[in-house]
Amino acid sequence: MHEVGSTLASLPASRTGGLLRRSSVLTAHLRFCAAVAVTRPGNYFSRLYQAIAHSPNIFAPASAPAHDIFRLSMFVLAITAGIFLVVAGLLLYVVVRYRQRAGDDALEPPQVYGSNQIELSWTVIPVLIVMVLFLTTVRVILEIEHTREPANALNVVVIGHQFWWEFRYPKYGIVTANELHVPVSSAENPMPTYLKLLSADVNHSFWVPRLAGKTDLIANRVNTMWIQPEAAGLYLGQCAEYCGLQHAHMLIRVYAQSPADFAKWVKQQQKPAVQDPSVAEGRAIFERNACINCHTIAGTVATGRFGPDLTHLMSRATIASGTVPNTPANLRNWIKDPDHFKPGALMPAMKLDNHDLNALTSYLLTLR
Ligand code: HEC
Ligand SMILES: [Cu+2]
Repeated sequence: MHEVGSTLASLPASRTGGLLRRSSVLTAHLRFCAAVAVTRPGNYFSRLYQAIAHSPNIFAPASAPAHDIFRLSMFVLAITAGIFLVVAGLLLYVVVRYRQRAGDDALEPPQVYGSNQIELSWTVIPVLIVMVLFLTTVRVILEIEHTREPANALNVVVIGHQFWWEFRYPKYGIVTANELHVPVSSAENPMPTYLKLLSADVNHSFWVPRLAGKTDLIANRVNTMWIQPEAAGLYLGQCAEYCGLQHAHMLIRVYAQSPADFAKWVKQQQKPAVQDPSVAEGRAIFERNACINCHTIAGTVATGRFGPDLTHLMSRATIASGTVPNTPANLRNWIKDPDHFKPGALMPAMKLDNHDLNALTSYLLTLR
């Protein structure tokens, strides 16, 4: 911790602001956990469980394809654990049983060549194991891929960009970014979401471990996958294919909502952008800068598609693909210098003066 701290201290402040803040938050959190662990161990474990269940975790499936993958993983883990125990057990037995003892001569023991029984068994048994693993894996892959899309499935087009996610809901005419909203699915009312995966530039990979496996987004190719979350909540994911400098900050947030809440969200997203006369100056600044070439705000001259749609920017909890919370201060700092949070992000610093920056931020803050 101290070493990391001193290395960071020697870097320029603008580069380390976020890191230092995050590492001190981490230290504070660790201290807090340690205190809780000592005083109330039961509490500690329930918190630990909460933290694990809310992390991108392949061991806490909450959606049909993720359950299939989890069962397969446990099966593979059980077989490989069995192999490990047999091999390590035999090795340990041999090492102990045939160790060098006092009085042994230093000669090599007689060597045994060509035992058909032994050679056959260590060929046939592994081949059988590999066959079983292969066939069960293929079965699970086909089962997940060939599930028929029900008529009431929700369709979302996911487009990977360096370094953010575009989500389009063609049926509802909604476009949003980085935070995917889907309905919860139940046995009485199954409502899976089918994702059509595209890429605007390089390859990316959509991975929300609690909901499904990984599927790549490849330029000039259409891939598909589906998710079916069983419980309302936030599911975290991550681009899983190295796509450039800020690949690690290309996070995914999936909000699974009750059908009623989801319908409410759809209604809200379908509204045109708020036109608040009190921030007309900020809007004018937005419209006379290059912002409009890269961003869309429905109902204005801004129709760019290189960056996230900002029509309902303030309905999102985070900006820059889950990198920082969507607060007024972060928003202002982002526009001032995107590299402050995401060095190498493809939005340029627009070199606005403080007055314009404030007016622009006030305008963006009205885009609920
Ligand atoms: C050259 C294209 C380009 C220009 C010009 C541009 N942006 Fe961006 N903007 C982007 C890209 C790309 C992102 C996504 C960055 C990322 O997350 O990696 C982005 C992200 C954003 C975000 C965060 C959105 C979110 O939901 O994460 C805001 C807010 C934003 N831009 C506002 C502006 C404003 C205001 C201007 C004008 C002063 C502007 N942008 C100019 C390309 C651009
Ligand atoms: Cu990516």
